[in-house]
Amino acid sequence: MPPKKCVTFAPSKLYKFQYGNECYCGNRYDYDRHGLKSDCGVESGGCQHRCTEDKKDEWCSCDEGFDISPNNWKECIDINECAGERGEVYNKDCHTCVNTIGSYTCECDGGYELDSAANQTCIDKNECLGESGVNYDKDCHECINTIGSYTCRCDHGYELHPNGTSCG
Ligand SMILES: [Ca+2]
Ligand SMILES: [Ca+2]
Repeated sequence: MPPKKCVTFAPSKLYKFQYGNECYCGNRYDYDRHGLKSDCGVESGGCQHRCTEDKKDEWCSCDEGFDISPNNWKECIDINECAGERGEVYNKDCHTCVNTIGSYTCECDGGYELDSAANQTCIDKNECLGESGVNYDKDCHECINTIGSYTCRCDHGYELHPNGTSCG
């Protein structure tokens, strides 16, 4: 696969070719001449996360959630997923995106909770599975879960309070 782009790594004038989150230093002669370690066997070639090499070249690549630093092709920097677009870079069901090192998590609006699997989506809280008077109003005769909230079915002779979550 041909490199997507080729940029000069100033000030040493090494060329690097970037493929997504991998960076490829094109010419072993160049970095030997510049005194850089080019062998993955020696301190992982200086790569912060991962080093790969063949007869000619050495690559540094980063773990999921990180990108090669624009200033140093051996360094990995956290991707701020929250700076990207909801539904593309971070989950559309993440109400308030919170960046973390190597990943992200979410803060959820009232009535929702963070999914426990990946901590990256907000899912409806089923208040009715909880305790009367704790998770839903004690004056709610029969709790009915709704997305983002809950409502009540009221005993005969009672009406649903305008707040929708108790019987009066
Ligand atoms: Ca991140
Ligand atoms: Ca609910």
